[in-house]
Order: sequence, then C-alpha cells, then structure tokens
Amino acid sequence: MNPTITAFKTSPDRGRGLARDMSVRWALEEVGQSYEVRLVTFTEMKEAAHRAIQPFGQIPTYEEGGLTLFESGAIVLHVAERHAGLLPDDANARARAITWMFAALVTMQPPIVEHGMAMLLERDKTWFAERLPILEQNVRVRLGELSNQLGEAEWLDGAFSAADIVMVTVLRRLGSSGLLQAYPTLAAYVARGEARPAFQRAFDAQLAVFTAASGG
Ligand code: GTB
Repeated sequence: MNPTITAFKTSPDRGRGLARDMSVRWALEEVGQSYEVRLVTFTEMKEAAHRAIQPFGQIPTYEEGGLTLFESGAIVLHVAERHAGLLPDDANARARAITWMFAALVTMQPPIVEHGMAMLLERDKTWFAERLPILEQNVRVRLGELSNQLGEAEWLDGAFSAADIVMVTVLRRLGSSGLLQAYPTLAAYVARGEARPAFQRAFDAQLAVFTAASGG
C-alpha cells in the first residue's frame, strides 16, 4: 500500500516548492516509492481530524498502514531508514548524515525562516528597516559557516543522502532574497540538488497542485 502524505490544497508559495511537503515528496521520489497526496485547506488543517495526526495543525503528515507521522524531518528520516539509497550503510557515516539533517533543521533553518517571515509580515512595521540587516546578518553567518564546511564537495558528507534533501530544501527557502547568491558554492549545491530527476518529479507534482487550484 502506498503511503499518503498531506499537502496544501492552495499553497501560499504559489507552486515554488517551498512548503515542507517538498522534502517528503523528494525523498519518496529518490527511493522510487509511489505515494498518494491528500490536499487540505487551512480550515481542514485546524480541525480535529487533522490535528489527530498533526497536533500543530500543519502539513505535511505521513500515513502508512498503522503508522502516522508528522514533522517533515522525521518523515524524511523514516523514508530513508526504510529504503536503500538515502543513508549510508556504514554506522558512523549514517550517524553523521542524521547529524546533518538536524543541523539543517535546527541550526540553519531558524534564521532563514525568521528572515523569510519578517519579509512576508513585517515590511510595514516601523522597526523593519532596523531589524532587516540584523536578520540578514544572522542568515549570512550560518551561510558562511556552511559554505566553509561544504568547500568544493558535491554533497554534505560523501554520497548524496537524506541530509542533502533536507539541507537543500531549507536553503531554497531563501528564494529570491539574494542572500544565497553571495555564496557561490552553496548556490551551486542547491542547483545540484534541484537538478536531480527525483527533485524535479517532486517539484512538478507540487506545482501541478497549484496549477490545478488556480485553474491553469
Ligand atoms: N516543523 C514542521 C515540519 O517540518 O513538518 C513545520 C511544518 C510547517 O511549518 N508547515 C506549514 C503549515 O502547515 C507549511 S510549510 N502551515 C500552516 C499553519 O501553520 O497554519 C511552511 C511554509 C509555508 C509557506 C511557505 N511559502 O509561502 O513560501 C513556505 C513554507
């Protein structure tokens, strides 16, 4: 039986693949696992039926037989653990890949999301002009550190892994901010991720939802 994930019925990202179902779709595509998608409205996300599987009333979720999961990182890890190809066999390398998944979500993501939310919601606030450079600098610090770590490597730690899915997905949140472009090796890293056929299939699938919802 195919797993079922949830995604926005109408994504506010307008099909740019920035919502967190993207990493789950990408992981499933990488391992060749077919999946179903249940689209939910913002209202449905906050209802009891959805909160029973996602306590915070968000997407994505993952249901497979008797198993129900939420948190995109946990779902990607689950997919990677159940299929070959997204985590190294060597125990130490596997632990390092999982460490990088956490680093993406817990160390890289917060300043990126904080910056994105301010750009979205605080532009009209009196403090915005003063706050923006601080938020940008917080992002730059992390991008600089990640760039130093990645160097000229193709992926975070050896072969492509679930860690790269999560990290590339997080970095894509920088979107049109222009912040990533100052770090050419990171921009190239994201482009390498986006060029993977599995990424493209995942991207096209979420874009098709937006196109259909907007009558295209
Ligand atoms: N930690 C959770 C996870 O990783 O699964 C976070 C899940 C989450 O933030 N889900 C968001 C959601 O359901 C959608 S992805 N929000 C509805 C709500 O909280 O009421 C976040 C997101 C939303 C919009 C854009 N965008 O427009 O660009 C990008 C990302």
